[in-house]
Amino acid sequence: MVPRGAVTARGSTAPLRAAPRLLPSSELCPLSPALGGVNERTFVAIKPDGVQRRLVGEIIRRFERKGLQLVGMKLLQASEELLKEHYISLQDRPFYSRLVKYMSSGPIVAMVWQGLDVVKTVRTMIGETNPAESRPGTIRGDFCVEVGKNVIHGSDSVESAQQEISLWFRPEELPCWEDTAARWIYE
Ligand code: DAT
Ligand code: MG
Repeated sequence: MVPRGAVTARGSTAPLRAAPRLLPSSELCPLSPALGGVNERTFVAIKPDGVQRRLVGEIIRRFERKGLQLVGMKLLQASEELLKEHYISLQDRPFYSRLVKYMSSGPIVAMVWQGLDVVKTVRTMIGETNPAESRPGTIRGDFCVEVGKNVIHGSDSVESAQQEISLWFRPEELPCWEDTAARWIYE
């Protein structure tokens, strides 16, 4: 390894930036924590329309203010292959290929949120699949009008959340951090 700032054999100066430090696996949270309780996790993705329409900050703000804990987040343009796998249960539906194309058409923000009953809580905050049936105050109720551009994804069960988290994230992308606000959020 070249020391910081040292001149390499080819005469260039090695970058002064330190490489990102990855946590040793012993410090990572388990990908599949005990079901339920305050350690429940869910997978959320702000879809390409949500990113383009500058809704990322608004959506994160809602989950943060609720008291949920952000344990993973990245901006990425997902491959059709990944999205086909993510939506595999819908493969026989007529809108499947359009859905995969739309979801791969631009960057999305993939996240993992943690908290008590987080799967159900996030689904409630998102609203119904069809924005027209979503109440005002929900994300889909407030920010979109059509089912094919409904801004956000959230896992629909604890089991699918676990599958989706392991499909989208590597363990080292989910740092385990102590939620010091937890005693003001939970009894
Ligand atoms: P949700 O995203 O609320 O979990 P879902 O899992 O049933 O809904 O479907 C996944 C996505 O597929 C949904 O967010 C938008 C799209 N979709 C569902 N039903 C559709 C329909 N009838 N026409 C077009 N797109 C649809
Ligand atoms: Mg779904």
